Amino acid sequence: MRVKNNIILAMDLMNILDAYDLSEEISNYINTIKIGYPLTLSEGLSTINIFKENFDFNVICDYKVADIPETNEKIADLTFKAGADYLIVHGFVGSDSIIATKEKAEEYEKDIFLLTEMSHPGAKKFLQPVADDIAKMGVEMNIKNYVAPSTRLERLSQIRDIVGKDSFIISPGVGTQGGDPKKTLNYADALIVGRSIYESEDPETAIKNFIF
Ligand code: BMP
Repeated sequence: MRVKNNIILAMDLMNILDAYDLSEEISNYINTIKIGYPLTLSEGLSTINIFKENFDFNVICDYKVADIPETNEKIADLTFKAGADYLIVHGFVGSDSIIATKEKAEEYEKDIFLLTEMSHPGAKKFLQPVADDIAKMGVEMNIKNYVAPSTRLERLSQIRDIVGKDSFIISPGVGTQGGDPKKTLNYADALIVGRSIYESEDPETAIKNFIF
């Protein structure tokens, strides 16, 4: 995947009109967005195609899929059928659940991102102790795409070492959550940025702060 300016906009808005306006404002600077539950539960899966048809964005669906294989497969099928290019899947549920989404992605000639450690403080308690093992499992499963935190650069760096330089890491937590975007790009291939852009009075100027 080629992510323009190494920025993925987290489109966590609650209605499609706002999301559309924002897309128009910044579409010169980005080619990839991430949509999650806020927009999908507000407006439905059909939003995916609105971004694809009008802006030609790559759309990463961040549904943090974390269920048994049979349910994961259904979620993946609905998401890729709706036009998603990528689906973010939790790693802690284990390889069988992940394989179910990966195989479904392959049917659509799409792919998944494996979520390792999360960026918020609470992730230290349960997720951090197993995050290296999740990344190692991903490598064994031949997964190429990962999500890892910008808020703990030493952890991001360790996860990069595990998944190798040829893997693709996208990293949330810059800006509002405190992560340093420039330092993050020493280890990650692209930044995931939400509020620092969509809550700004001037998103176009805000996005330029993340372009190096
Ligand atoms: P913001 O820049 O507003 O903090 O947004 C970050 C985005 O990345 C949100 O959509 C959030 O759900 C997501 N995210 C995260 O912040 N940390 C993670 O570990 C994984 C995420 O997907």
